[in-house]
Amino acid sequence: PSTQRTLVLLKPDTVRRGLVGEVIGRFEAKGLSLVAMELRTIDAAKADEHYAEHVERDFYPPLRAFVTSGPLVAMVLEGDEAIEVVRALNGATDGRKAAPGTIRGDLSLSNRENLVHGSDSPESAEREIKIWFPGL
Ligand code: YYY
Ligand code: MG
Repeated sequence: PSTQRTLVLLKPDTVRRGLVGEVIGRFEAKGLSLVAMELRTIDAAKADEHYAEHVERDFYPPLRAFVTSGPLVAMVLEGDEAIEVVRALNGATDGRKAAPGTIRGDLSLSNRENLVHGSDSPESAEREIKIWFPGL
């Protein structure tokens, strides 16, 4: 087994809707371990750093407004193949199209307010964990 760490965000919609426990519960039930976790409200600069690959996209200004709109929960999860496992639990980006059984598929009806972020590769996980939890 190859143990990985991945950066997960429970975005401000998760906190506002009172779904933090529900979403963390799914990761815990799957068997992933919490390595770090913090409630945080980020500014635009932090959003730009996290979403560096998207800052020039048309959808980015409203995405930035959304992710800075209130507290979110940042965490590092660890487990066997954790990066791919979290992406599978999260489901497709667009909550309207995400499969039932996934977090987005069960709980989101939006392509922007889709509750969760998970690193998409080992390189992204390393970069993002450094941004959010530089002490790890
Ligand atoms: O990795 P993932 O979160 O599934 O999707 P990305 O393609 O990396 O996009 C990041 C983030 O941007 C997505 O979770 C929602 C938002 N977004 C959007 O608001 N509008 C789009 N057309 C595409 C993505
Ligand atoms: Mg992504």
